Amino acid sequence: TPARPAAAETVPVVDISAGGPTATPIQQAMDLTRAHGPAFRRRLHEHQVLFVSSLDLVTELADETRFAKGISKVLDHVREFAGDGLFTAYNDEPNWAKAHDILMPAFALGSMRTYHPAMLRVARRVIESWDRRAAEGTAADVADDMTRMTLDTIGLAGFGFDFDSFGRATPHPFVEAMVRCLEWSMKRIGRAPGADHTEADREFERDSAYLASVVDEVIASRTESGDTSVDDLLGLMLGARHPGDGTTLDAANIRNQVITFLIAGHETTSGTLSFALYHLLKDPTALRLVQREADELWGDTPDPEPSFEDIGKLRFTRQVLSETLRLWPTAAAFTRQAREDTLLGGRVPLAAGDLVTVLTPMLHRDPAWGDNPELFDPARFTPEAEAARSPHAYKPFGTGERACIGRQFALHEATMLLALLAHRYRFVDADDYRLRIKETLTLKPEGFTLSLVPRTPAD
Ligand code: MNH
Repeated sequence: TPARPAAAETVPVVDISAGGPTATPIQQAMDLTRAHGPAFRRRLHEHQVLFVSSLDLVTELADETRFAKGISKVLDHVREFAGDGLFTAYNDEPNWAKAHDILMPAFALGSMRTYHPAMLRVARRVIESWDRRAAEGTAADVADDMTRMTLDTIGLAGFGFDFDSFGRATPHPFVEAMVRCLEWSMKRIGRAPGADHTEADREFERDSAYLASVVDEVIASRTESGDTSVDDLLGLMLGARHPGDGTTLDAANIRNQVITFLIAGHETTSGTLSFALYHLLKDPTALRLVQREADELWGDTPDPEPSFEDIGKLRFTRQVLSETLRLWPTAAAFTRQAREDTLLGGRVPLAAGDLVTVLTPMLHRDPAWGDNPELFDPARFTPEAEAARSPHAYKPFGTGERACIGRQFALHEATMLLALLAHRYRFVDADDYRLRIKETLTLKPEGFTLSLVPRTPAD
C-alpha cells in the first residue's frame, strides 16, 4: 500500500458559498457535522472555519498549555460594539486580566446571596404576568418573557437599574437593538464579495449608538446618585482597585464591560430557561420530579419565599437545566487558538495563531453520551453519572481561564425561576408546539407559547 504523507490534511473542506448565507449557521454546522464527521472546514467565500466536536479533539483543545481562547471573526464583529469587554477581549489585552481580577469576587458562589433578592423580585414579575395570562386564558410567549425576566435581573442585580420589562407590551428597545447587533455580527460572515451593505451597516451604527446611550444612562443613574457604597458589578467597576496595582478600570473600558454584562448576562440565560420549559412541557415525568422537589420545599403555599439555601436543594431542577444546556447550549460555539505550531488529533496541522471552533451541541452528542444522545434525560447529571464522564464532554460554559464568569449567576437565577413556575402552574401544550430554533448568535426556541393553569393541591 502506498505510504501516506505523515501530516496529510484529513479534514474535509465543505464550501457553502453557493447556497448563500443561512439564518441558522449553527444548525447548518450541526448538519454538516452529521454529514462530514466531527472535524471539517466550512468555507464561505474567502473565509474558512475549522469546526470540531469530538471528545478526543475537544480534550486536546481544552489543554491550556497548547490552546487559549480565540477571537473568531464573529467575535471580532461583536468587538465593534463590546470592544475590550471581558467576553471579546484578546487574551493579551491588559484590560482582560485587570477586569477579570476586579470582577471575579462578584461571581464567587457566596455573592449569589447578594443577588438572590433581586432575582426573586423579578421571578415574581413573571408570576404576576403569567397569573394574568392564566386568568385571561392567553398563552405566554416563552422566549419573550424569559428575556424580560433575565434582562430585568441582570439590570437590577448587577447595576441597580430597572428595565421594567414587564411594564411594557413589547420588549425593551435595548433588546431589539442588541438582537440586531448580534445578527449583524453573525450575518456579516456570509457577505458575498462586492455586494453593497451600506444599509445594514447604517442600521448597525444606529443600534450600537443606542446601546451605548443605554449604558451611559445606567452609569449616570449611579454616579448621579453619588452612592459609592453599593458593591454590585457597577459599584466594583466604578470603585474597586485592582488587588495588584491599585488602579481602577478606565471609563471606556467600563462602558464596554457594562454593555458586555447587559448582553452576556441575559441573552443566554433566557434561551436556557425557554428550552428548559420546552423540555418539561414535553416530558411529564421530568416535570413531575421538578414539581415534587419544589413541593417538598414549599408545600402548597401559593406564594413561597425561596431562601438562598433552598436553591441549592433543587438538585433535580438543576439537572434539568444541565441536560437542557447539553442539548441546546445557548452559546453554541467557542473558539480556541493554537499557542504554537501543533498537530491536532495527530492529523490536523495547525500553525501558531490558527483558530479552531468547537461546535458545542455536537460535542454534547458525542458517542461518550451513549446510544441516544438526542434523548432528553436529566439522569445524565446525577453526581455518579457526572463523575463517570470526562469533564471535556460537557462545555456549555466554554473552557479554561476564559470560561463563563456568570455560570453560578445564571444557574441560581434559572433554577429558582424554573422551580417556582413548575410549583405554581400546569403547563398546557395548547398548540402542540414543535421545536424550531432561532439563531441570533445565541439559540432560542422560536414561536414557543405556553398556556398556563394554576396548580391545585390535587395536581
Ligand atoms: Mn457567559 C463567557 C456561556 C451566562 C458573562 N459564557 C462565556 C462563554 C460561554 C458562555 C460559552 C465562553 C465564550 C468563549 O470562550 O468565547 N454564559 C454562557 C451560558 C450562560 C451564560 C450558556 C447561561 C446559561 N454569562 C452568563 C451570565 C453572565 C455571563 C449570567 C453575567 C452575569 N460569560 C460572561 C462573561 C464571559 C462569558 C463576562 C467572558 C469571560 C471571560 O472571557 O473572561
